[in-house]
Amino acid sequence: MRTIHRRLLALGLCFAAACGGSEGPNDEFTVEVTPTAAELFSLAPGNTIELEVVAKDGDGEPLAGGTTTYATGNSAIATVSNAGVVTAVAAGTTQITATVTHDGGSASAITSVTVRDAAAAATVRAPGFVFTPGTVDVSEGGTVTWTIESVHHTVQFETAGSPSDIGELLNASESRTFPASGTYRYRCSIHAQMTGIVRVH
Ligand SMILES: [Cu+2]
Repeated sequence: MRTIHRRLLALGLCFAAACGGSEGPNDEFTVEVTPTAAELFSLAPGNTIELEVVAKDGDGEPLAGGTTTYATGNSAIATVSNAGVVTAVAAGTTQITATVTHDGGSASAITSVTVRDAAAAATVRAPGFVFTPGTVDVSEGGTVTWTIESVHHTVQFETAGSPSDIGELLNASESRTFPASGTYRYRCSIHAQMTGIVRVH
């Protein structure tokens, strides 16, 4: 009778201490989420981002196991899936919180998400042998103006559905309208290394 009681007592203690596990509920760990800040457009392209979450133990080593959950501070600005994919909804700023629960403990990290609407117009300059900025963003139906300075350049589109190419310009500007969303690539037909991208949202 006495022996059985002892065994039961030992078994009870074993459960309480989570026998065999080296991690207790009070073991410290930290969570890192990347990126820590993201800028998204309200409409594709560029309206989603996938967060990466790493939990590390007190020695800075990655922690195996654990469960990650995500929460948005404002679902009218951005939502987040169970897999950590953030999708923009409307212009504004909010925070996405990633929480890792591990062996009874939990820790969180935050990503700041800013969502904006693309503008209706953008300008690309070519002061030398580079298009700047290299990527511009406009809303659907928006207009991009290329301002070419003291070197002859062209704008030759490489993506299906692009507007018509722009021939040689010198100290002049010319615009094109983009009716459909998408990512449009172009280059100068004279200087092959000069490339650019128009993203239409
Ligand atoms: Cu050129």
